[in-house]
Amino acid sequence: MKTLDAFLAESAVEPSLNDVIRRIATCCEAINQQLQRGELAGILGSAGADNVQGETQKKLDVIANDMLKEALQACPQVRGIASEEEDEVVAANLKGQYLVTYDPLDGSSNIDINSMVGTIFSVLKGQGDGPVSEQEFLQPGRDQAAAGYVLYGPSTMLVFSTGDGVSMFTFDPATNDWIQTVERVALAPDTKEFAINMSNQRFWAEPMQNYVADLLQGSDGPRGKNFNMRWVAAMVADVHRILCRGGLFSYPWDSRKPDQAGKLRLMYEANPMGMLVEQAGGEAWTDSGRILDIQPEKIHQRVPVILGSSEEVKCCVEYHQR
Ligand code: AFP
Repeated sequence: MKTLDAFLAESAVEPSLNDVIRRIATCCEAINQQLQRGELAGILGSAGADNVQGETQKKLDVIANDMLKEALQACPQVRGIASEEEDEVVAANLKGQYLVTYDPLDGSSNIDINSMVGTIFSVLKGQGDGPVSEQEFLQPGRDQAAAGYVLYGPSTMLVFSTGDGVSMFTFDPATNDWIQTVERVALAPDTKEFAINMSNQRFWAEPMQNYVADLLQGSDGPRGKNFNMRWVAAMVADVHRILCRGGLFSYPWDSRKPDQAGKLRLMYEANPMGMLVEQAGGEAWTDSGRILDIQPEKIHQRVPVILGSSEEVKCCVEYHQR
């Protein structure tokens, strides 16, 4: 049973990158404490403001964002940060080597019903020591130095990759240690489970409608097998389930907002989850190509997402390529 500190000490990764990951983990322990107290800490409900995405912020979105911002600004290795809850990129320590992007509390609509939420992060290499600009963050996901998430569920888990597989750690509240509980995640290539918000079905593009229609026909249709469906409405929880037992996750383009590529954010959700899924042996696509190959154009960019078990993702992508 290896602790996170022992794991990082033994890893071949630069100590500076390990420091960034350790600080994120420590900050997430504090976020976890707030979540555990819930109503008792007076942190549930709306913050009464919208973020730059036009979404209503929860109090915990703001609290978690501020906690991570403070922790990362105090980290000498971090040059700049970008958050789903910040309008613009934020400078940290200009001599730092890394940039961090994060979604401080993914699935925040779950907070008030005491259901699963998470923190997602991505670490990129900084590009110099001048003023930090948005441009510097606009690197394709394949260049991420590390990516991961913390899942606040029945137990609290840290899952991350520095480019050599995916490790899972479980937080032990008795010792305040993160203990490695899965050494190298291997995502099953085939699955009988999918995750998508079915209530949006009539708004999807034709290929996605056709793909899901065939899944729903089960053993009577062209797929020849029955599929199960799950949707937690927190990408962290849905991706975690897929890393554990396989599956396909999608948040596709939707005709209600035709100018918006999708709901999920490239830099805070799709890229880090794409790296984890690929590192575990899965595939991560938009409707037209590999997520990690997208050249970002702006920090809050949105993308359609199809990721998970490799054979199932390939099958879904084929419907789009026909
Ligand atoms: P919030 O963090 O704003 O609740 O959004 C979560 C999320 O971005 C992603 O984690 C979920 O998969 C997706 O939205 C759920 O969206 P729907 O509520 O439209 O199903």
